[in-house]
Amino acid sequence: MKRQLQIVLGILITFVAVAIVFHSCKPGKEAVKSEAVEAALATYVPPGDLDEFYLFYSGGHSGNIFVAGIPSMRHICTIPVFTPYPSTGYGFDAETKKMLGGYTWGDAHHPALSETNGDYDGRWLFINDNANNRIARIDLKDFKVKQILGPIPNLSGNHGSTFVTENTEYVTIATRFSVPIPKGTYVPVEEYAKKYHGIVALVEVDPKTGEMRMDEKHGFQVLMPPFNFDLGDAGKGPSHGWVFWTCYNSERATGILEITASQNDRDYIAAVNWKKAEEYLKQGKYKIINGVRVIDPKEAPGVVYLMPCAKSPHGVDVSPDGKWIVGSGKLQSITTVYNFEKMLKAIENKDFVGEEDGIPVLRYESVREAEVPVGLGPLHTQFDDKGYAYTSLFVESAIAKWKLGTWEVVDKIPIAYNIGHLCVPEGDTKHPAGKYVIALNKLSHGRHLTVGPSQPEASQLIDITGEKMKLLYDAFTEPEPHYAKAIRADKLKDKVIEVYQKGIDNKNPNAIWDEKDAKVVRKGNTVEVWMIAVRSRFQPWKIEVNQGDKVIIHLTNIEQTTDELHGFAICEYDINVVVDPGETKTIEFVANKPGVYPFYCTNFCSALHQEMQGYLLVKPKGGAGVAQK
Ligand code: RUQ
Ligand code: CUA
Repeated sequence: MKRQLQIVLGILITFVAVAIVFHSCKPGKEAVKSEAVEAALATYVPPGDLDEFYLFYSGGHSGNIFVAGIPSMRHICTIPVFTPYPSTGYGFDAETKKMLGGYTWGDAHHPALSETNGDYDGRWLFINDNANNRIARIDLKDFKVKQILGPIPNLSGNHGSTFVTENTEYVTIATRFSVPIPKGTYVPVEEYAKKYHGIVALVEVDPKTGEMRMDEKHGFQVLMPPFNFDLGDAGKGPSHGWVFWTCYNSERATGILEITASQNDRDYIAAVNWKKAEEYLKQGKYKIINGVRVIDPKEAPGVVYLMPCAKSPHGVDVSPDGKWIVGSGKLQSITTVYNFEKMLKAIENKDFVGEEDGIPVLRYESVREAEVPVGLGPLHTQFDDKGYAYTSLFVESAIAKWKLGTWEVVDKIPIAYNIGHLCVPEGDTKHPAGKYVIALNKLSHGRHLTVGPSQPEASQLIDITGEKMKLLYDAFTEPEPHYAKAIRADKLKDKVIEVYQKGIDNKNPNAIWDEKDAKVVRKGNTVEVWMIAVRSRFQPWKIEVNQGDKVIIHLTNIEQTTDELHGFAICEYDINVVVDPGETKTIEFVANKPGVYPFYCTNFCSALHQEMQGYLLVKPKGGAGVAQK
């Protein structure tokens, strides 16, 4: 406390000094300086203090999620999801290797925090892999991936994902690139318009365990025309039970899409009534395709409607009260607000202007509430706690602030470089926290020291508590930031664990907790090892095998002190795992290289960390002391 006071005093003295120095300058400069001082104070988290929010932002094709604190914007953790990550040994042990399914990367786009009654409940974080059609679930108890579902049947380019329904009944998935269905079928691309299909779908989430399921009994898919589905959002409050996805390429074109798919003046937002879909599922009105339930809208009226939307729409976002659906046509200067109630009325009145493969198209004029002149290239919208919406403008490099209900644009702030997504803490829930908006920029020229042709990425932290938005900070973010979600830190305070408690968090049948249980057991050509790691030794420290043996090591870190990690690396065997306190991991490999291979702890764990080592001794085939050629 005393130290903090000293620091705050120190800063104040500096500011007074700065103020005196600048007193003689032009008033303009002084104003600029005091704004900078204000901004510095607003983002300054004194040593020992903690940030107010966790920010989870996706790392695109790095396959990772990065965690930062708001308002400091300090990067505090990397969660490897679709990509092996040596720092935590992710993708090297048997379990995570199996989860990755042989893929070495993924394209992580849209993180989603689990919700209860439309608010973040701090249980899980989901994220999609646009490239390999998967979704992952991270447990916020320990910030680790617990499940990767997929590649999901029939889906191709899972971009419109992951968005959760009000009580995390489902997470969304959707096809960005239409393909012939069942996936795996061959049809010449010339027959695209008739024989290729899009899929929008909901993966079921077990309410207790978070387990995601899509099979013959769980979740479902909806067969769609060959449009490109882009982004989605789930309804809430009055619109609970519906999910919305934007799509482009209503032209059903192939080739150079920037031309061929920009012919129509309007594309669509697909509105899917999942409660209705559930009724059809109960009646057995679906087909099993590739092991999953697929509903054909032609045979299931009332499940899908299309709402015309400004050309090439991108983001679709539902307001906190669930009444408004905001769809942004990225080639226009307006964003369209749809009225959910009007949508229901238009459906009731069969106010249709046509159909697409049996899916009714609603009359635009009947469902739209307003066209908000936000500016050029609107992409995504977030909401605050005061009834305002914030729309990112890619072309204009700005954020527009506008009022829900009156639809007037009340403020605009320029962004350093083309903005993509934006994030208001809890800004897609029923109760946004407001306070900040983070602009996730697509390009960032000149905001950091240059490091060559590829410029460091920058995200900008903006204060939204006042009438006017105020830029506070240029933060470095790992490439390539797509969507981000931020949650009040106190929501996770009692949820995050400090160690894996023996028998409570660690129920691994291969865990051992005492040195006397450490052992090496041979069964035929398999050598199985139960090993412990504790400051600062491995037990057993010696593993003797024959060349060609399969080696299985169950390694338990028996420490019960937070942050006491141990690593386990075998030289030249490409083995590297990390065990957190109380964690057990299994390592499997074939001892195909003869000789003596040291293993050692990779995480600095004590003054005697360097002493934490042992040997893998591989007897050459033939039994002699030298390898046979
Ligand atoms: S979208 S490019 Cu999230 Cu704006 Cu993928
Ligand atoms: Cu254990 Cu270093």
